[in-house]
Amino acid sequence: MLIRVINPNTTRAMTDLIGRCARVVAAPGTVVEAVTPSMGPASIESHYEEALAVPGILEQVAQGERDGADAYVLACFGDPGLDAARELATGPVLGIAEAAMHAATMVGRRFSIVTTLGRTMGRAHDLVDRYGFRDACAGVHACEIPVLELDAPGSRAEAIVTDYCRLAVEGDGADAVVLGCAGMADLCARISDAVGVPVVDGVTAATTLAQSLVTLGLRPAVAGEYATPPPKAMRGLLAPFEIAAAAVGGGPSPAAAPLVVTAD
Ligand code: 2AL
Repeated sequence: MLIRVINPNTTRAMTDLIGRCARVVAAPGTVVEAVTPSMGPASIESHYEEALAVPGILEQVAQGERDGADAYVLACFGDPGLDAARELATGPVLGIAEAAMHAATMVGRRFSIVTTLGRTMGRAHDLVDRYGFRDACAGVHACEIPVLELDAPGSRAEAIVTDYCRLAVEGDGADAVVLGCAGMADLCARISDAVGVPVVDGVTAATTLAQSLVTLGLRPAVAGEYATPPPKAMRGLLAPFEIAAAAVGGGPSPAAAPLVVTAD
């Protein structure tokens, strides 16, 4: 099984960290390929950056289809481009926020989210609503650490994120915590030990859930909203993202879409 874990930002050190964490939960016979888009922001901490990350994500899904990927993980907590990726992919596509929230509600009654910057909290709330967890979400907290400082050498990020998780559990009455950034993936086990409730990292949750969906033979619906997008002219910088007529309506899979993909 080939799971393509896409880091929606373009910082390769973060892709490496995400790949290392995802591989820990890969079953024997599962290959985790962690990839970085050829275009997009260095980190995603605003709606603007999230929007501009989506073409690079779709480029990586199209390449994954050509490479025979069985499933995809979108490893940014805003779950950018999730619906669009499902329209291109023939296998399951999971967002890390989506996966983490689902996992948290299977081990606790109410979860709190601890994210990076305060300005990302609105998106976290939006996703809580989208996935139907308004009653299960006890709170969203920001520790005001920028994404790329989470794993900086000598950073106090781990201690600060741990404190926020503890405060969330005590203050919100949560019995599970969801980490709100892919860059926190490597902190998960130690924070869980320190805080004493299950702490869910979306990268590992999404990887192992994607693996399970492939095992179950479940794929995005080919009819309805997740059908391949209709052929349509795309102009300017987005011209390479045009979907060919052959990719739609029983033709070859979206892998045949003429998306230009620059080597990783
Ligand atoms: C993220 C994330 O997971 N990756 C990134 O670049 N930004 N999320 C966040 N809440 O800051």
